[in-house]
Amino acid sequence: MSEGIPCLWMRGGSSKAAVFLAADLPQDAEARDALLLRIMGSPDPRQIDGIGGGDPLSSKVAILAPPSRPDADLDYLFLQVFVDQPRISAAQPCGNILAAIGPAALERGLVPAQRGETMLRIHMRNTGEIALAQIQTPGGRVSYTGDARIDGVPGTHAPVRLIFENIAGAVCGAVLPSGRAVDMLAGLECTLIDHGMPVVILRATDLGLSGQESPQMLEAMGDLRARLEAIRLQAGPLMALGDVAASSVPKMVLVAPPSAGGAIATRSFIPHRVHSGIGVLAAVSVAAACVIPGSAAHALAALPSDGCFRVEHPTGQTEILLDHTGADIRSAGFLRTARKLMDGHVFA
Ligand code: NQM
Repeated sequence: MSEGIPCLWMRGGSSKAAVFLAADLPQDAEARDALLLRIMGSPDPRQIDGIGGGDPLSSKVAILAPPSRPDADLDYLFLQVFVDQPRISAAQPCGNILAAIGPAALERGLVPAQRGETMLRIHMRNTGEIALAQIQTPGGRVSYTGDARIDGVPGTHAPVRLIFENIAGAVCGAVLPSGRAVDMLAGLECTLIDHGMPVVILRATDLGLSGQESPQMLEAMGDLRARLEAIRLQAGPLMALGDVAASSVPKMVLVAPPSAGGAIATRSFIPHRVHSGIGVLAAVSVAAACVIPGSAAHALAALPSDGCFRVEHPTGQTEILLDHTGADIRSAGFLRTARKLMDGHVFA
């Protein structure tokens, strides 16, 4: 590996990832993960000896490969590299990094570009679902510039539209894996839901919070974090995830009435650090909970009439489009942007 490994460093939505071709990495998962830990610099809170950014949102890896099924254009495996633990998890998907997958696959020549726009069917290996991605390719080349703006990312960029037709229960096998809209865990009403991302939803007020606290304030509340982790450990088996002590899912999301004209306000623990915004698939799960009567989110939500759920978070809003009738959701979509930051070789 002394000549280095080809690597694209990409922003996808409000996260960043090192993107590799599967053919450039060891095929054995253990050897691959050991290599990726060295590349990212984990375990170390600063990831000083690697390219990771010392934050879960910039300690991500995506691995691309030719499609392993006939209805897809390419395969995408997402890996969360823990910052301060020697651990890599494929247990969760990542909708933010998904935005960078189409552009990266086009950059690498894994799929051909059309003139104008390129539609790609991306097989998300973590869940087995297909995402439809619309990439701007004027003149047959990826364009990263444009007028689209997403909260949490400065400036404007080319839009990447993502649509999912079948992500209900993507990880847990059912939208409400416990079979109930609400469960009592540690004396609190919790909605255990998976509409793309396994999430435990709790009302902020039930924890004595307003739901408008800053991520820094929430991270400083040791008792709160311990309480949420105890609930998360109970939720794991109920969500068919088993023992989740070492897993990055389920995420924990505190909800409150919207305060900025959106559908609902959120603060997300992913699962131990507090997100500066919210993961997009987590936001899809929250939006789905808003339309389920009896859920911890339903009574707090201001349901939009046009299916555009603006999920409020600490740095703005994430727009989720749900095509639904009541609690019956036919498809979910969102707009993200992506950017190629670096194309080169990384050394382990
Ligand atoms: O929920 C962070 C992110 C994510 C995941 C996390 C994500 C999603 O913001 O789809 O995008 O929840 O760990 O990248």
